[in-house]
Amino acid sequence: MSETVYSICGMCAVRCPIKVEVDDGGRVQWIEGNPNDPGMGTSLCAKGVGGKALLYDTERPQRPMIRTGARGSGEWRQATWDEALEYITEKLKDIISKHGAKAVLLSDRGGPFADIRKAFVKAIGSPNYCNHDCTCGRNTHHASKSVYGRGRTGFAYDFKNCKHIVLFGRNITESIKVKEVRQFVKAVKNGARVTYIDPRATNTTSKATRYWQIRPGTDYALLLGIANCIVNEGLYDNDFVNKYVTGMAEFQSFLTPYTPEWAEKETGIPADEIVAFCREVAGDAPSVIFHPGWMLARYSDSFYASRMIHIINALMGNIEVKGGQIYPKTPKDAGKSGLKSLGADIPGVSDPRADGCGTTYKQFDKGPGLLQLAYKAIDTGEPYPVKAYIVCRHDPLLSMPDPEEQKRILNKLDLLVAVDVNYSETAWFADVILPDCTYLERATILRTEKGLKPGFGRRQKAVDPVYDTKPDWWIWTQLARMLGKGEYFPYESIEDIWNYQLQGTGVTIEDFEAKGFVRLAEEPIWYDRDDLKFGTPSGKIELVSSKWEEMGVPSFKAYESPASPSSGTYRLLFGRCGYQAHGQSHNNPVLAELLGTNELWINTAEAGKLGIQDGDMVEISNESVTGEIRAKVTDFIHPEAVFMLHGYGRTVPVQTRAFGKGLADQAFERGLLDVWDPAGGGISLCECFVQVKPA
Ligand SMILES: Nc1nc2c(c(=O)[nH]1)N[C@H]1C(S)=C(S)[C@@H](COP(=O)(O)OP(=O)(O)OC[C@H]3O[C@@H](n4cnc5c(=O)[nH]c(N)nc54)[C@H](O)[C@@H]3O)O[C@H]1N2
Ligand SMILES: Nc1nc2c(c(=O)[nH]1)N[C@H]1C(S)=C(S)[C@@H](COP(=O)(O)OP(=O)(O)OC[C@H]3O[C@@H](n4cnc5c(=O)[nH]c(N)nc54)[C@H](O)[C@@H]3O)O[C@H]1N2
Ligand code: SF4
Ligand SMILES: [Mo]
Repeated sequence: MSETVYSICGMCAVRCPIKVEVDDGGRVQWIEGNPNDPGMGTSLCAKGVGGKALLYDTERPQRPMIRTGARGSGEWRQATWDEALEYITEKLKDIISKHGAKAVLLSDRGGPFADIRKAFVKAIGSPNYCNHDCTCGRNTHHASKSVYGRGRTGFAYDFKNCKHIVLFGRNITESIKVKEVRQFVKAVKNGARVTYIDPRATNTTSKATRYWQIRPGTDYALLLGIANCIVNEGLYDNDFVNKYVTGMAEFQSFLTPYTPEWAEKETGIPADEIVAFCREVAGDAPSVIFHPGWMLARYSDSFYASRMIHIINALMGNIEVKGGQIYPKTPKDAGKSGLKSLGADIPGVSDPRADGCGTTYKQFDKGPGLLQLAYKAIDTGEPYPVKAYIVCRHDPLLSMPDPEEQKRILNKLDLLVAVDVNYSETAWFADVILPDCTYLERATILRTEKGLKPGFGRRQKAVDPVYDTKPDWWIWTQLARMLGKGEYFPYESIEDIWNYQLQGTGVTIEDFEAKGFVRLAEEPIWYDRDDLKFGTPSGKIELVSSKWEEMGVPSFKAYESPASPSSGTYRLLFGRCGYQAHGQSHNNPVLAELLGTNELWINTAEAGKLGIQDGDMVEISNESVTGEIRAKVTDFIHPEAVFMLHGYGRTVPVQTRAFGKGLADQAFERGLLDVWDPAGGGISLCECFVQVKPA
């Protein structure tokens, strides 16, 4: 008999609700969006459709593997689960006895399912849990905290009812969150204006009413020009600002030199267009959204650029209003208890973090820390030695810059373990690979779903594991027990875990059966807009951030113009397409066929100067790293930049569909492990220049 399973997609970190149809033989037949969730409907993106191909892929790890040759040599022996876990336990015990538990680092993708891995790290007594966010949204996150006292997930965006959506390199139609795209498309159909700002014209440009091909790295200048015009022309929401915002006088005086005419010189965007935009957007307020994106694409001043976006949103008075920024409500807002954290009953760890977050860098969140600074500790042994590193659902050799330098550092470890569903770049370099079940073969811990109607969501196992793989909750439980910390992982089944999480919520496992999720409120919950609270020390929206100022980080930074590359040299930009999730699906049997390789976008006039024609092979280089790639010659990219899709140029030979196809952007990002925004913590991945010439 066929079966319907409501679950949660795992083909990217967005984790959309899905419905899986399983046939009589226990095979997945069909996956679509979970129609019980009206925001989702049956929609699924191309990557989500590729889930079935991942499940039955023969080129993924099928059993545990222990390295026999040098790191990265690709020489392995197959192992049983007992053997592999025993091997890891022995090494960990030895490391812990010599250096203490703080010598163990774990990094993962973060997100709602990370709670169990945080609990594992806490249980063994280490403070060193990190996630990927130093390469993604850290600058935006810290910018948001500095202004509102709440992080980057502290706001949701009501695109559907928005009148004007302003996107700084937020390629919303290709870098996909399914529910968000659906809302965005509805807004466009309803006549919403879209202003899209990117040195490269993407698919999102085709939905925009205004496109500005900005000079790369100058968003901060544009935002200063916009803020200057809004403040000087009095285009902001006076009542809202008087009630909730502090520091307006300092802000206004800081803005004085940054006129739209000044911004034009930096950005290439005409001053009269900036002024017209400001007047138009003020007319649409408060139903306007300036989306803070992901670091405006990762520059050394992205914290300040992002701060300016958060400030402009506040000036628009667009908080907790239809068509603007909305507070995602929690179970507590619905008068209910939230899920119990799996670490709740585990004693806290008093050692400081190896990356200095929360101590040396008081302004940076301790939670996920900053992985590039944990690398520093591995490299130098300061503030103390870090000797074991477990990566789970994270591929640093692909997602952190400069794999060559990373390998030098990782070689100082006594143990490197990868828990993955693929032979990732990092797994191939590890000492042990523990193959996780794919998301279709395993259940995960429950998650909280914040929103106007908060609730809980559940990923269920749809089919039995195809190979000898184990669900990650089982892996952490076993390892904790073998390390003598079994009292904190007393679970025999995923149901035991769910029951622990659900304590005190009034919700039972059975409540998830009907729809796959549980909503805790019948009607949308809105806060009283006359009584908004902010998490800053003053309880207000702080244009002058007391927390950052205390750490000697100024709230307003004078603009510095980015270096213009010399002739034949270009800033290397990167991004995603709708068919791939970072680098994790490039060997997927179906998705690899959709887009097998990447190419280098280069501006038509620049290509002309170098004698490069569309389709020619070109050589690009940075220091010792060189490679050849096909050129895409186009007017749709700024003359100072070249662009390639991320995730290509793979080095793992057993991934035959992806191996050696195209080039890897991260390989050209030489030296960038040490280049990060000191105010926001994010790595400046876009501060990378390459030389281009005909091959
Ligand atoms: N140069 C450059 N660097 C970048 C980027 C870029 O575009 N260019 N993008 C940046 C951004 S925005 C981000 S978010 C990061 C992302 O960086 P990562 O978080 O490292 O990337 P992901 O592709 O999400 O997945 C990491 C790993 O998870 C594995 N995985 C997938 N599903 C599962 C599962 O169910 N279980 C387990 N155990 N593993 C699984 C995948 O096989 C993959 O190896 O990279 C950042 N770094
Ligand atoms: N299909 C798909 N969807 C995804 C993901 C995926 O891997 N695949 N990943 C998810 C994740 S983790 C993330 S973080 C998001 C990322 O979502 P986005 O940040 O929207 O996506 P990117 O593709 O990284 O797009 C970055 C854009 O920034 C532009 N850019 C570069 N420099 C500048 C600049 O100086 N100024 C401006 N204004 N723009 C600039 C680039 O040209 C590029 O088009 O997507 C999410 N959705
Ligand atoms: S955006 Fe696509 S791949 Fe990512 S979770 Fe949603 S359906 Fe799956
Ligand atoms: Mo990201």
